[in-house]
Amino acid sequence: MVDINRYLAEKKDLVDRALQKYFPPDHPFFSVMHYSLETGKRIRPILTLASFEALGGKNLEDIMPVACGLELIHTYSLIHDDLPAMDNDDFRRGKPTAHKQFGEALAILSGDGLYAYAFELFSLGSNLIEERYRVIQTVSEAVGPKGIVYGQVLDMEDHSTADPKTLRKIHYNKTAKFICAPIKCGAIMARAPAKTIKVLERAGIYLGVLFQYTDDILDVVGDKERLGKTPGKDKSAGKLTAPLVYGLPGARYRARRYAELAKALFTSLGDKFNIFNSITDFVLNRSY
Ligand code: GRG
Repeated sequence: MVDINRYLAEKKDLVDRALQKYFPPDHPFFSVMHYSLETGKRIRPILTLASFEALGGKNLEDIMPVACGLELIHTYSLIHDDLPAMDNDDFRRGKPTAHKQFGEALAILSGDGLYAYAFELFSLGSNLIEERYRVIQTVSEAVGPKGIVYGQVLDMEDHSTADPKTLRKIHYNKTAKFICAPIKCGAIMARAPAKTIKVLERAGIYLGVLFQYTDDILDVVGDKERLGKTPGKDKSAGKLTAPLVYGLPGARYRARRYAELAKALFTSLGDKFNIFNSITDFVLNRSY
């Protein structure tokens, strides 16, 4: 039985050390971008490393630029999500948000810089050219207008009714596609067969919806210090969330169901995917 907290801490450490390499401290703007990168859970790059390794990938040099690039894009989405024009948050990852620290213009630019730099990292290296092309295709689709940008547009709309269909659409686009894509990228880089990738795509979406369920639940019951961001914002901003649509017990019940659906699919891929069952349980029970 794997100690999931230890596994996550070890992988986070690997990702953090690789990220340091890509952010030379002597470059003044890299240090601005790095400010927002500090202290995340690194779930997305860890998912990439986990699927790469589960599918026999060995060489970390191949996968680290991809894993780190995904964290850069995620951080970009958080910086822009926190801006006054969007969710207007002043606390993230345990400290003032980028626009509070550096002003709005530099926060926007550091998001832009992280986003573009991610694609530079995806294109690093002279091997696995076709695989890295597929990574770029997968990621750009997940984070562009067919993915999290659209999810964010829906999220910001005025929601006067607690509509489960709209909630599903928001969770699917805003979060699930960009939890699924990192798993798929690890599999692509490990040259996994198409039928395995198909199963992972479905499992990744269930895990991603679960991730947003627990994010919604933690906004109601979570602790500011532990979360590193301000809870209660969804309600005050009139957001459509799982607890709003189903009530807290209903949201918790449905989160457990999504965890079961994800785990059934990971289990179908064999013992090497046990780590994904542990990650799913971590996401279900997380407090941050
Ligand atoms: C960045 C492509 C792009 C577009 C901008 C702002 C925006 C459009 C999209 C925002 C999407 C968004 C913020 C989704 C929320 C996903 C989510 C649950 C974030 C929290 O992730 P954690 O818990 O955070 O992994 P840490 O800090 O641990 O990394």
